[in-house]
Amino acid sequence: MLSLLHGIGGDETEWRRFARPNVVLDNLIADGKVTPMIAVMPNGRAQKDDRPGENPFATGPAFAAFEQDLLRDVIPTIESRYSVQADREHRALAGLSMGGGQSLNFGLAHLDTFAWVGAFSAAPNTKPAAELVPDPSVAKEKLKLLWVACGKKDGLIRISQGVHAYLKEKGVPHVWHVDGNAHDPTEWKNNLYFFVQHIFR
Ligand code: FER
Repeated sequence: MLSLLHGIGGDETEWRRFARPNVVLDNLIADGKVTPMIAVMPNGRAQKDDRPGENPFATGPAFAAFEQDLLRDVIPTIESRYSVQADREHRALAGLSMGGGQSLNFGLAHLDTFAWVGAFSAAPNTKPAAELVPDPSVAKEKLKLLWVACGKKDGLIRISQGVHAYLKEKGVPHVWHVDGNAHDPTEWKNNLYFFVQHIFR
């Protein structure tokens, strides 16, 4: 299963509104370019009122708290109700902006749970790279794919650049996908399209 996480102003409907991941995946599956998978788009704000509200930036802590909800609630629930393989090599975690930061923070901290991690335009909630990957040898051994993407016109690119530089220095294999986009849905839709073609295969 692929868990797909939204941005600061988004919610559980964000990905499907701008990218229609079900259509992207169905077309790629029909072309034999993607391994069939379940894609889950949860609300990534673990707080009683999970709406972005008037000041979405105030909900930052709820994005961090979602780590436990994802691991203890969302993933076990899907795996108990749907026919999916429930091991690390069959779990991917990816997201845009705040969701990209969550994917790096949660995914790299739980390599026994996830083997495929993708961050598109990761936001400042991303932990420092040395905290994300304290033991590069473990990351090298366990990650099947680490995808770090950002557009050159994105004002947050320094976050992704920092992660990339550290991974490169430590020799942790990863895809560093930079293009001409900004902090925008085109960047996220394109990266979803590319990322899913590499996972679970
Ligand atoms: C910030 C700038 C942008 C920040 C978060 C974002 C937590 C998130 C952007 C998005 O999700 O699109 O300083 O701090």
